[in-house]
Amino acid sequence: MAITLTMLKPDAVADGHTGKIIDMIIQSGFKIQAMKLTRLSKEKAEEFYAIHKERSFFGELIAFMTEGPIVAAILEKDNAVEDFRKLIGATNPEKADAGTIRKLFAANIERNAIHGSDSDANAEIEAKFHFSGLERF
Ligand code: 3AN
Repeated sequence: MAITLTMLKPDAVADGHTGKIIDMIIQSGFKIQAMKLTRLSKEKAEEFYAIHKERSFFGELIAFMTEGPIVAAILEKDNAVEDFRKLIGATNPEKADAGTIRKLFAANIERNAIHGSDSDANAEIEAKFHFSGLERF
């Protein structure tokens, strides 16, 4: 079965949206294979977002992603990556479809509430970044 890796970002957790977002994910047919409340160190955030290292927003992105706890989870479903990106909506919440998680809970393109993997290969890499085999069910 396919998987995707999500992070409920510091804005969503601090604003008390964790329960509502997890409920939307479950109601959309995703099975939770692993889940934890955790906080990224600067080093771990820089590793996770290494692909964006040269982008102008990198410093702000790292500051944001380390400002408070996140909820990381591995989600299982047929076509998980694509279906989850539909559920979360466009990176920029202004462009996200009505009813998507980012439309409902994100403030702007940077503080955009939630992460979803962009490919099956990255989902596996990101799942192993956050979880050991013993934490996956
Ligand atoms: P997505 O999360 O939709 O896959 P990415 O991977 O392009 O989007 O971007 C990763 C994160 O970097 C986004 N979730 C957002 O927090 C931040 N980000 C992306 N593009 C911008 C931008 N133009 N300005 C500020 N932050 C951005």
